[in-house]
Amino acid sequence: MTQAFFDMTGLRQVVHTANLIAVLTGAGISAESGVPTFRGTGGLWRNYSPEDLATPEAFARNPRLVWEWYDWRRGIIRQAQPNPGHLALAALERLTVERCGNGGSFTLITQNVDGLHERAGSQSVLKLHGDIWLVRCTGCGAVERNEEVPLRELPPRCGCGALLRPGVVWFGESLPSGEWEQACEASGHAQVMLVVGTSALVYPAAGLAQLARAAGAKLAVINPDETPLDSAADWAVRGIAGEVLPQLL
Ligand code: BJW
Ligand code: ZN
Repeated sequence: MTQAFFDMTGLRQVVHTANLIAVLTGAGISAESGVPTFRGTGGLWRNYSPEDLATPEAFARNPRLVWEWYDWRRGIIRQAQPNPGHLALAALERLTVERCGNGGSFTLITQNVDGLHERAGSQSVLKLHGDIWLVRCTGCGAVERNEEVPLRELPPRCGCGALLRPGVVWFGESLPSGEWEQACEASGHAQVMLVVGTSALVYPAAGLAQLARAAGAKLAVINPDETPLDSAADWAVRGIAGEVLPQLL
């Protein structure tokens, strides 16, 4: 049965005494910055679900449509600022590093491609699903940063003539192996894991919370809505990231 309880004092104490902390974030942490989530209210773009757009098949079928979605999102992200949730996680990392020195670790694992954690000052960020500001050539494989908003050419092309694609991970594609291995390592060793703003429906990212829990970590889920992880969580805090996370400081 789902339990939603809010013993913030207990959670704060755990977070301030643990040496090994992992955090898994999803689109919900950027919602208060004005970046749309993928699922739920306001999560759809022109009535397409992410499963319709974030696939290699969708790109092969209609690269212009997929790029229009990314161009729209890049425009929103360009204007967005880190919110109190992002800032609280960056502050928590600094506090943990100060308190524990080399004996501690704070790993922020994000499914987001918006770069807002880094802009908030987080240092140890593992980006499981890539970066919306990177483009990769479907022909020669070259990867480069592209911050043009809006894009002049839709879909954009590489100097070699082939189509460029966003430097992100779509359904059916593997996650970057280095980031994934480090994420597993941090989750498997964490004493506490915070899971913030994710529907926890997309794997393998969602499985990191189960990995952490099975290895003995305390698990806190911070989300205004119920998630499939709540029943396994020690704390299911029903609230928005920008209000709950600053309370942990
Ligand atoms: C707030 C808030 C506030 C709101 N504060 N909270 C069957 C079972 C298991 C797995 C599979 C399966 N069939 C297929 C798979 C694999 C598939 C998968 O998981 N599918 C499921 C949908 C079923 N996964 C993959 O394919 C992955 N790769 C893989 O498995 O490789 C191995 C493999 C290889 C070959 C063949 C098969 C497998 C890759 C997944 C890539 C996901 N990519 C995307 C797009 C990234 C680029 C981009 O951004 O465009 O990643 S899809 C999209 O979903 C994006 C997100 O990172 C990801 C997760 O979404 P997220 O972040 O959780 O957002 P939402 O919108 O779902 O939730 C927001 C939450 O915030 C909500 O809960 C709100 O309540 C909350 N919220 N406001 C706090 N203010
Ligand atoms: Zn090329």
